Amino acid sequence: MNVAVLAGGVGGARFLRALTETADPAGVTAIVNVGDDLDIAGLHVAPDLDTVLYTLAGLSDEERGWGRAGETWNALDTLRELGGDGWFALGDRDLGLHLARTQALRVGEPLSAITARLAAAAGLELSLLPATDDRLRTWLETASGAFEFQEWFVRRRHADAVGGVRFEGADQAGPAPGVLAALDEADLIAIAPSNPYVSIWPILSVAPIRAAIENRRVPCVAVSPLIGGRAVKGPAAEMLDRLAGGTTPAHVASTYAGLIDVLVVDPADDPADAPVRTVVTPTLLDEPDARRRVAAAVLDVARGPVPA
Ligand code: FO1
Repeated sequence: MNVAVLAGGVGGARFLRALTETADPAGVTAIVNVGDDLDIAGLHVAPDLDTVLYTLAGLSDEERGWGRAGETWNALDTLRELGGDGWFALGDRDLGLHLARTQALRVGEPLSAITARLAAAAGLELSLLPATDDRLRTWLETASGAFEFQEWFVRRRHADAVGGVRFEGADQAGPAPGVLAALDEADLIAIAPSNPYVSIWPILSVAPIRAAIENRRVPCVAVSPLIGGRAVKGPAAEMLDRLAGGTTPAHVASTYAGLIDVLVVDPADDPADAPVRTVVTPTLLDEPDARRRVAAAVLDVARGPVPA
């Protein structure tokens, strides 16, 4: 079965691990958020692509949710001692990946081609694609001003309540090679349990990607990122509360209006009033059996009735 997955953040990476443990990874294409990429200390960092790569390669720090296990921080310590820009923590092992990517970008290789090479070198069997090769940056509007994603998320510890999101570069951004083909050839389109506003909306801000999903001929299923109205990690619940008016499955579904046929929700959430069909199953992706159940629930949707 061919599955195209929109993903970002740690929820996206863990969902992709669940799916590739359950379905043939060769049929899975991950279309990943690049709105929280940043250029720092001369390097191009793509946190969501890297979280997927590290998680699927078994290299990730499970506790932290980002970066590599067994990491050391010597380069960062030196950078900070010398007065460099050290607010964004790049570990010694992680730095090797950013060096390889930045070097290749400098000589003109597109991000999608670099990502494919890095994913193959890490032994990944799925297709790992950035949503776009073009510059796309998520900005958060807050009462203290507008901030680029990592400024808001890491430097300001996502303490400023968000009044709105926008995606710089979206007007000019095209889908990366392979993205539209993956959506066109999919038997199922899935949206990972990622933050809708800062992980999935940046992908959907690339107009041809959104149009491809709106015009789909196959089911599209999203997995809610909330359990009992709370996020497993990160600011999704606070953002839904402020921007959608609540944290029920109906509010989650409203962020994907016109794009999804099914929402997978945890038994701790009340699916009443959800504007789409809901499938209720425990959604915590913490251990292998639980992961497999969530992936199976999603894959089952492809076997259900085709949407009108
Ligand atoms: N998150 C933090 O909270 N603090 C950091 O210093 C930090 C560094 C970092 C470096 C590389 C990387 O791939 C991810 C990193 N993250 C860090 C996580 C990242 O900010 C977010 O988890 C994602 O962008 C949200 O999807």
